[in-house]
Amino acid sequence: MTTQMSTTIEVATTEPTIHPFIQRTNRYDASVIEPKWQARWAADRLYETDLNDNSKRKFYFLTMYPYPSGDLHIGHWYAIAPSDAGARYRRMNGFNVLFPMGFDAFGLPAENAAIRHGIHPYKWTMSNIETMRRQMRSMGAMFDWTKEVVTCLPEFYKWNQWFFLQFFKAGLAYKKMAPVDWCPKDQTVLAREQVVGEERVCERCGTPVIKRDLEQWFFRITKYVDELLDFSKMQWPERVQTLQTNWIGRSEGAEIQFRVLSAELPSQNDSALSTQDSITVFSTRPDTLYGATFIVLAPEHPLVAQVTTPERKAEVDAYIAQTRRMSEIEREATDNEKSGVFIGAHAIHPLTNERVPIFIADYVLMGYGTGAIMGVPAHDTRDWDFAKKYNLPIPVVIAPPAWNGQPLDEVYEGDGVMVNSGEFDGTPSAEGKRKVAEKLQAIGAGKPAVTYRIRDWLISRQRYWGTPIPIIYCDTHGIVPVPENDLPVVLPVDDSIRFNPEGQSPLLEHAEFLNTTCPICGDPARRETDTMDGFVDSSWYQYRFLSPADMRAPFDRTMADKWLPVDQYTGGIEHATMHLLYTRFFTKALRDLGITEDDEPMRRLFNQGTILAPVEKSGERAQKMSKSKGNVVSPDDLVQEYGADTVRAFLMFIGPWDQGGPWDDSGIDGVRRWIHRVWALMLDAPTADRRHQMADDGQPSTLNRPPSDIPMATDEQVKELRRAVHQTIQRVTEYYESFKFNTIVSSLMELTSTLTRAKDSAWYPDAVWGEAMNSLLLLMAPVAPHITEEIWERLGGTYSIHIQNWPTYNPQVAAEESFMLIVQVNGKVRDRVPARIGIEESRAKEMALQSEGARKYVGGKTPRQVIYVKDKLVNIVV
Ligand code: ANZ
Repeated sequence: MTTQMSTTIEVATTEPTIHPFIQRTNRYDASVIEPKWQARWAADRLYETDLNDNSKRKFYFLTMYPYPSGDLHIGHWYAIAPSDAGARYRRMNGFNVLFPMGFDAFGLPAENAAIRHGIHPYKWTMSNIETMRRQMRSMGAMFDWTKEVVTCLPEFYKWNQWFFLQFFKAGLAYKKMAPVDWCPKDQTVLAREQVVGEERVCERCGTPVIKRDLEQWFFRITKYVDELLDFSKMQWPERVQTLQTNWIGRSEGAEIQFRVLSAELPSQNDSALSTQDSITVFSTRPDTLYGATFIVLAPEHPLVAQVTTPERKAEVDAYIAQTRRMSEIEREATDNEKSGVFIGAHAIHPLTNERVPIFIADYVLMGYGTGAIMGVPAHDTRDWDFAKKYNLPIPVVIAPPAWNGQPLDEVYEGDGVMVNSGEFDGTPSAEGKRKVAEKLQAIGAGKPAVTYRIRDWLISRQRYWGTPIPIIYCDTHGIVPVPENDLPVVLPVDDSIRFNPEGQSPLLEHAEFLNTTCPICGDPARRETDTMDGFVDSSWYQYRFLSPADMRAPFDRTMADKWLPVDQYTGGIEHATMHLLYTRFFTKALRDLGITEDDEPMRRLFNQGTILAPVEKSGERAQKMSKSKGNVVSPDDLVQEYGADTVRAFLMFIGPWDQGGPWDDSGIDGVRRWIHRVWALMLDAPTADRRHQMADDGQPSTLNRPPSDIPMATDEQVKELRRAVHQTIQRVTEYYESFKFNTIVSSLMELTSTLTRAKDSAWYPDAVWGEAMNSLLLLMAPVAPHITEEIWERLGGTYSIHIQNWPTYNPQVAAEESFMLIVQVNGKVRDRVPARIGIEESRAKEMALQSEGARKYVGGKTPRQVIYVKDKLVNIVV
């Protein structure tokens, strides 16, 4: 290398107009180097993970897989590029990193595309996947494509079916009647997403949607409620924990029984209402029991039919029909005007024996608690509104602070002392809750109880594009699970599927799929035509990446024990409840079935923010990007213009990763300039070549003779340069650990400027300069994988930069050399002056005595004593 050097210098003298190094050095051209390295990495299988390699510690880095809706938009890049950098960082830190990718390929949009454009969901999905794969390669992501999963292929969904069968055997999958959204005009079940607007109308025809009961399949997630409230085995964001906790919604209280007064009921109902004709309510406030002046049943409550008196029946039925058109959210909204209907009967208060009227009202939900409440209007807002509207008494039973014994002007929901509560008068409400529950238990009218807001997971979808539920219905044997050996139950993908049949799932029309024989008796039987919720796929996909093609098992147990749980998961906060609860449930269920050993699926979770549509395209309020709104920013155009490295670095630079925000690319030119500056710093003349040569081991080469026109760096300059480098290593490493990508990029920019200035002002020893170049490139490699690989190669580094060791820093080199010398006068701090670490005692004392603070307080006096504490303070005693 040294010889080559002198030759080039000679050339310089013969061709003075164009500098030889500029002539020799190619300009930075992302469109050339990026595809080149992508092809090379793929050919060399650089990113394939050997799952069996035990020489390094494993690190499973997973980022949520996308729905193949068309092509990637900039939001996908925002989620993926920093994750890729995070995974690359782990790899350079000596981990055996698994960083897989796949496609969440089942779901409604594919079916809607089929209806709208007449293209088969399979074709639509697979061609989108093709495009998105290409785009992900173009961003230089290090996904190991040999592990890819595509959930709509039988080799994947076979195992959804297999898990379903295991759950069915274990009682974790079951079938029951449940309300679904139903369009009365189209005569069809609608998916949640197909019910639109506040009026809850059918997306296709605009008809108001109603609720209808159909038999549905459920997974018994409620079995795990208490364990799901325990987050101690993971490091998940507070926010996700809170959302999950609220979603699970654990409430402690009591169940209280109110006997129904049967004297009022028509004789034909007497038999139906025999001995257990009582209504059980759930309340979190048993301490308010004496204030209960009415009972409300959910309109769907089974007792309604039995207890309603004949003269009230017509009105009650009409009210029930009206309720069925509303969503639970509407029904629960506190600002809704309360409505209800008296059903003609009364119940007996368990402690006072007074008669209380029974109503139905939409604000009481069937699926929560017992589907019945006691109305305590003085202490519950909804009950207050209801009582005001229907003129019911509002007795105060919990005294608000400084209560004067008068009726309340407004509801009081707080704690207080029990009043008008018989033997409990004077009891504080907290204690009262327990005491009243105990009393009820003693007299057989209730008991302490806990209830949860979460329901079992409804997995049935009356849709075509999903995993068929492996169940057969036989006239003789009823519900028969498909034998495991017959899996997968293949979803037919032929062209005969009609996607818009009236009032039923497309599979019901597919005779070949529908008609089968009973596995027990061989008689003709029918298949279940419901398919599974797509969230089933993502509940266990992390296991499938370990062996995506294996048709004998969902995953290899030894591999799973080694690789799971996922070490780092990244994805959007919108998955805080459904997906992230379902996958926790699955993990626990698999563990209890003896299939795995994990308690939790993902150890660490990071939620990146959302990139919204550009302000100019979304107007006042920032909108999510979506094709239908035409506000999507395509990464392809940006990559073409700037190159993937610049786009990646820009996405990381725009702000803290968990913040997102409206897309604004006005700063991208600054990032482009930085990328170009790095190129120039390392590869451009005049001094570049002589300074950056690295030997084959990736280390800087031996010293070259400095050119005569550049001064040698002083010791101080060398020290400063090394300090900047080591400090950057230290800082940037910390930032990678905590996903602070924006500060990673800004620190690297700063180092680039420092080095550029240094390069222009002095000649540094090769070892020093080489260390600086190496460090900047290595720290930058996860952010901008192509340009760093290119420069690394040009400087003679060993291929590939992406498998080099992460640079380490020396704390002594990184340490700031100055400190603030504290100046005290008679023990009181009077000033602080900057001083060099290791400063001589006499010099420190002199600086202290001359400081402004000291001069002010010492005045003209001669100090009696001056004490110096090394690298800390000077105390002047006068
Ligand atoms: C009497 C009472 C008095 C109540 C009072 C509250 C305050 P959380 O905390 O969300 O669990 N409730 C019970 N079941 C219901 C249902 N199916 N639909 C609608 N509301 C229902 O709420 C529990 C409280 O919500 C229960 O306690 C009950 O009203 C109501 F001063 O009972 B409470």
